[in-house]
Amino acid sequence: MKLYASNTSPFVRKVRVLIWEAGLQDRVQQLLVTGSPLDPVSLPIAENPLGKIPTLVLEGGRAIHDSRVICHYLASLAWPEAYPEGPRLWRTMTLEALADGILEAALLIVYENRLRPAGQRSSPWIAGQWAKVARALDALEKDWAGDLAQPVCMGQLALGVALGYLDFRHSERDWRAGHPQLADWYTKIARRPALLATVPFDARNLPGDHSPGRTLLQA
Ligand SMILES: N[C@@H](CCC(=O)N[C@@H](CS)C(=O)NCC(=O)O)C(=O)O
Repeated sequence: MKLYASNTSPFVRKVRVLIWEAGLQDRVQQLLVTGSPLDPVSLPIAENPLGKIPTLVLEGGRAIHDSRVICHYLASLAWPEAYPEGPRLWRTMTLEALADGILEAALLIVYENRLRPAGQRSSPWIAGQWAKVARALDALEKDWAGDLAQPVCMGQLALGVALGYLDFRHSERDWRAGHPQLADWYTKIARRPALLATVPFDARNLPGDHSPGRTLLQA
């Protein structure tokens, strides 16, 4: 299988974490691409008309997307417990959806700040996106501790990726303030080998990488 990926995309990171946890490293070849809604550059538009990553090309040649579909598919191959059966399934999938919602809002803020000219940026719109993140963090602190303490499955892994993305792109907002239980939980999950092995990094921090457009467009 072939995964269209980048080293900064948090949605790709979800899939990378699942691959690691499921022991599928040898079955998935990763192809690094770049692009944005303004310019798809090398994003897989032929395989995914939305031009988004992650996109996974299966062994027969058909492609599947998005991260939730890919994670579910890969889990079905090698780690079914990632989506536990019974009533926990709906909590797991809701937690993953909540984590994805945090990511969507956080990514939209990044795009707004990077891709729009300064005069066209909307502060109220950015504030509205961050309000979604803040409400989700409050709900996680208040209502989700029991679920976070369950055996690790895709819900907690997706949340670990989402909180890691807030550190990566929005560290100045200090998501830990007012969320001590969540911060404590994150410290522990961030030590899992799958999360350690997939920490995002910017090409601009790598000596010798001067590919044009790369730093500007990465999520
Ligand atoms: N809902 C999608 C979101 C994927 C997504 O937004 N990926 C970003 C990179 S983090 C992307 O491909 N952006 C390019 C674009 O939107 O054109 C998923 O879960 O996979």
